[in-house]
Amino acid sequence: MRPKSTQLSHTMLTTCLKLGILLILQTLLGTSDAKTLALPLKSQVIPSGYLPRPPNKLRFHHKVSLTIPITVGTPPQNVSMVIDTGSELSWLHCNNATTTTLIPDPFFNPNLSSSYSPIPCSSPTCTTRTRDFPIPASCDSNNLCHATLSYADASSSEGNLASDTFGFGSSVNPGTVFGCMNSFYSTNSQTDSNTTGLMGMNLGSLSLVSQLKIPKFSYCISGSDFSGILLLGESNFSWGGSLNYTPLVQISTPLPYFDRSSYTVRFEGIKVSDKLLNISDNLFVPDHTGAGQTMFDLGTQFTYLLGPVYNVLRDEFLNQTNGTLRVLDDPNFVFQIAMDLCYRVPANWTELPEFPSVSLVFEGAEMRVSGDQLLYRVPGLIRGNDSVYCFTFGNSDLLGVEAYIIGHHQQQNMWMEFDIVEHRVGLAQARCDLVGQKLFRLG
Ligand SMILES: *[C@@H]1O[C@H](CO)[C@@H](O)[C@H](O)[C@H]1NC(C)=O
Ligand SMILES: *[C@@H]1O[C@H](CO)[C@@H](O)[C@H](O)[C@H]1NC(C)=O
Ligand SMILES: *[C@@H]1O[C@H](CO)[C@@H](O)[C@H](O)[C@H]1NC(C)=O
Ligand SMILES: *[C@@H]1O[C@H](CO)[C@@H](O)[C@H](O)[C@H]1NC(C)=O
Ligand SMILES: *[C@@H]1O[C@H](CO)[C@@H](O)[C@H](O)[C@H]1NC(C)=O
Ligand SMILES: *[C@@H]1O[C@H](CO)[C@@H](O)[C@H](O)[C@H]1NC(C)=O
Ligand SMILES: *[C@@H]1O[C@H](CO)[C@@H](O)[C@H](O)[C@H]1NC(C)=O
Ligand SMILES: *[C@@H]1O[C@H](CO)[C@@H](O)[C@H](O)[C@H]1NC(C)=O
Ligand SMILES: *[C@@H]1O[C@H](CO)[C@@H](O)[C@H](O)[C@H]1NC(C)=O
Ligand SMILES: CC(=O)N[C@H]1CO[C@H](CO)[C@@H](O)[C@@H]1O
Repeated sequence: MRPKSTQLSHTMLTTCLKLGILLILQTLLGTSDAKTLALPLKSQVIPSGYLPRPPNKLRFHHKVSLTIPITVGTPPQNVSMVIDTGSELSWLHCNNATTTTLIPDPFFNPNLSSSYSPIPCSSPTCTTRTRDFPIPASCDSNNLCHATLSYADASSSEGNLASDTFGFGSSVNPGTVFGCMNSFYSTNSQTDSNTTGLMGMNLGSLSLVSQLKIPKFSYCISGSDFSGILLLGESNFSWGGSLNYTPLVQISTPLPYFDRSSYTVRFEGIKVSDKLLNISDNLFVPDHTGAGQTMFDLGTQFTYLLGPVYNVLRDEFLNQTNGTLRVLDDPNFVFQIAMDLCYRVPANWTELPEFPSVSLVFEGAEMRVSGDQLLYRVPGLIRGNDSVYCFTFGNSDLLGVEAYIIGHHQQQNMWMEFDIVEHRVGLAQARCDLVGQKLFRLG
């Protein structure tokens, strides 16, 4: 920031200190009072069933998720959290073992934190701010606010709503509300993940974005090295391009299938190469029940389209790859429940042949997806001497989901900005591996 904005920034500085959003971007921004917090993102495979999802919303498991390192408690305990822009409540796996021996990595121990405070059920946080929870909060026998998370496989976990200090880099945020989950009803062992919990980043009242009054956040996910960055707060970081913006859609009346807390945008069309597909406009508009909204969701790996639209895209992609790629001729094989367009590629090919790009057209902005982002190699699957690659768009009807969901795989190598104050999402293509290196070398 130049002198001009240094003056302007007294109020901003106060606000930002209140928000606790601090600075490690100085060098990069050429300023001493930039107010952005940068965190390294990492993608990692999360065991099936590890993350909760209300079954009525998304009936499938997360696989690759994006995580960030933060600290929780006093003194700070290191935790790693999955970022999810599609959910509200942040939660941690809690284990209050009273010993002082080192707690295994994936747990937060509230007993070792002097700033930990469970929330009583008489608190307004429990009575009014939990109204959008898929499962309502209740009162436990100690009159503490009790939260339940449900998982796609019908398992659940339970615990208390609590508050404690969350640390993001040098930023310290006392009194951050989260779910401290200490009982699990699940069959699979989850301790093989180094992830302690999930960070809810949607627009709901208890999400981290709302609690910390984050006016804006941005991220850039590398497609090549499982890394990326997350910026919380205002950022004039120049990554070398300008963004195109699409407005966030808000509806005033609640509708049964419309998630008002999600980052919803207006979807207008799809192109394969430069050919705009013939899809009726009304297929992109939510109906009277709210079904058919389009949302960006970092908590979902791939992208899902309503059946009629998916089928048009699938046919056109098949047509335009005819002669270039060999289709996997196996009607019984569907990747992750919803992805049924797969190809065989000789295992000794070092790179894929050229194939067309797919562009998602939003009001005011276009998201072009190409190359590796369109075809995902199914890990460990070999047919003959071929690897199997699947098209990274799936049919949401097969998942039982009534929405268009744009997952993080398609958001790779895009600079994505969520501007809560201006109600808009900005996007542009970027080389996220380079951006990340630059940021962390200098930061
Ligand atoms: C937490 O992480 C920081 C940075 O990686 C490290 O310096 C510190 O020792 C860690 N603390 C614990 C208790 O593991
Ligand atoms: C600690 O664990 C006990 C038994 O599992 C439970 O009753 C209690 O509420 C827990 N305390 C905290 C702070 O989570
Ligand atoms: C967890 O972290 C340890 C040490 O950092 C690493 O060796 C191990 O592979 C990680 N496990 C998973 C599932 O990521
Ligand atoms: C970013 O730039 C805008 C205008 O270009 C300015 O109003 C704003 O104060 C700047 N913010 C920061 C943190 O430098
Ligand atoms: C688009 O689809 C509609 C309905 O399927 C059809 O009537 C129309 O002829 C198509 N237009 C083009 C240009 O193919
Ligand atoms: C691919 O091309 C062949 C020959 O040109 C044709 O017979 C076949 O129907 C085409 N398949 C698709 C899916 O377009
Ligand atoms: C593929 O698209 C071309 C051009 O639109 C069309 O002429 C051809 O019939 C299509 N082929 C198939 C198999 O759909
Ligand atoms: C891959 O293997 C096939 C048969 O084994 C061979 O004919 C072809 O030249 C190989 N291709 C490459 C790129 O090595
Ligand atoms: C796989 O490749 C090997 C060596 O190139 C060849 O001998 C074999 O027949 C191939 N197998 C199939 C199923 O194509
Ligand atoms: C830091 C802290 O709260 N420690 C407590 C852990 O639990 C034991 C037994 O319940 C208490 O005695 C400690 O005070």
